[in-house]
Amino acid sequence: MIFHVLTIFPEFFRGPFEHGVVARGEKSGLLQIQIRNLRDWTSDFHKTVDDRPFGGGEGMVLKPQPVFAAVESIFPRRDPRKQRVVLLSAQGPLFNQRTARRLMEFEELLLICGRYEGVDERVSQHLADEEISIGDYVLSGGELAAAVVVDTVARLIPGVLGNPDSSVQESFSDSGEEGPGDGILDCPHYTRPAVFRGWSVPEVLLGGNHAEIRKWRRQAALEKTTRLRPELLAPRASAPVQALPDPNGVKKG
Ligand code: 9D3
Repeated sequence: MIFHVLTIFPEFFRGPFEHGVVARGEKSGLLQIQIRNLRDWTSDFHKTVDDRPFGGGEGMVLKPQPVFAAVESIFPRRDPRKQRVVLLSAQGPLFNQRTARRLMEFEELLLICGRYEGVDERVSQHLADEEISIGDYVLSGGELAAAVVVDTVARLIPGVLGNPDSSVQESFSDSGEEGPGDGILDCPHYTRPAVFRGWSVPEVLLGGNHAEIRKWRRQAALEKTTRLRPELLAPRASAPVQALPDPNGVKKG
């Protein structure tokens, strides 16, 4: 799979993609990352990528011309079955594991990183196949979001994690089933020592009863999901209340 990333900060990606899963995938030839500098497609002496917003207002807007020129030169003949152009912006539908699985089906992804106050709307309307946000918080641009999307999609590519099946077993998993959510949280994990600062590892994990261990893990994962991410179990339920004191004043054993 080829990931093209269109950005005005190509140096931003030196770090994140030179380590871990993405670097390994690239070394084993399972994926390829191409960082493209948006300024290479400007047509004026000063390599201008932004301009003032029509109608007035704060900040600058990414001009459409360099973005269209870049996408059209990276994908000269677009094939919507094999290629996907994604605009990273704070306005898009939220990225999740299901989105990652869907994007993994394409041969090439082109991620456009927004900057400044925003990107000229005609990029979203007439150039990008879809728009994606990674969460309801304000970033300074699409670069961090693009890194998140690349990492998440890359690790789904068979063989990238080592064991071709290991992404299926995964923690925040995505059961792969139809449904509103993306599965439930992973169970809690413990390692040595069995007692750390007086806090003990659950007894069942220290024994060798694997049926009991499986049962405990399922139960603990459900409890943790109910406590921290209730909306994963019942998507219309209220937000987590972890930070609030228990109204009954009874501390959980
Ligand atoms: C007052 C409105 N602006 C906030 C100062 C809107 C705004 C403009 C530009 C908000 C964010 C950005 C830059 N962010 C992105 O390009 C971005 C983003 C994000 O901010 N949050 C989550 N996902 C993404 S993907 C790209």
